[in-house]
Amino acid sequence: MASHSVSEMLPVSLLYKQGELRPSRLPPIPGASSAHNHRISLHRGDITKLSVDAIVNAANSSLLGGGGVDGAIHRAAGPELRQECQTLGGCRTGSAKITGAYQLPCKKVIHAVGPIYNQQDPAGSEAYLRSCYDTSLRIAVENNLETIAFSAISTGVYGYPSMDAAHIACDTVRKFLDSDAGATLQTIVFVTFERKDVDAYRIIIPRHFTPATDGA
Ligand code: AR6
Repeated sequence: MASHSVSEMLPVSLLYKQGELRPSRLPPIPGASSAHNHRISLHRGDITKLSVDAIVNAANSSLLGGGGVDGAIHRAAGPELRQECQTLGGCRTGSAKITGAYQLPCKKVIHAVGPIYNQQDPAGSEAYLRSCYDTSLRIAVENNLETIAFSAISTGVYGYPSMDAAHIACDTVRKFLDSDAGATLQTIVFVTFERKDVDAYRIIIPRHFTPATDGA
């Protein structure tokens, strides 16, 4: 099946102009702005079809594959991906490691290990999830990668509530783009798959990436 290039993924600025995203009625989150609306995209579909510089996998600490998006990425990349992952010695929760992409249309895969959501310790889960996004962004910059697509880490079998996870994803990405470290990143794509995550991002994105005065 055909892959999708970055130019086919609409930035938040255009989604506002086309009325596909609406301003939030809730108060904006402190630090929210429209400064990055041309660099943030929202895409619903299979992340394995995206021809971006890097896709971010929702892996487990073995890095040896599994179900969900991890399974889809390993299937589409082919067996060489698992062979490379076997050399990495696993990965701690909240961290990430980079590999080649083999048969995938992207250039690299960043494997992030999200937390299993802990209802007894939501702050601990949040710290791990923030660290996944932050580490993945740093790895992308270190490897001169400019376009990066995130799966909705931990919102599947790891049980992270979609609204909370979308808030952490948007907050961490916005802060990174606000910092000098984010200057070289051109496009960050939030990839959603299930309805619950599509809905969550439509609500959460406008609270962090607010429409500009010209509506974009
Ligand atoms: N493209 C984009 N997103 C997808 C795709 C896809 N092809 N398939 C699923 N999703 P999950 P987790 C979404 O369960 O919660 C694995 O077994 C899905 O709708 O894949 O971090 C690993 O090996 C959800 O929003 O990852 C770990 O053991 C998101 O991807 C464990 O699951 C993440 O769901 C990790 O659990």
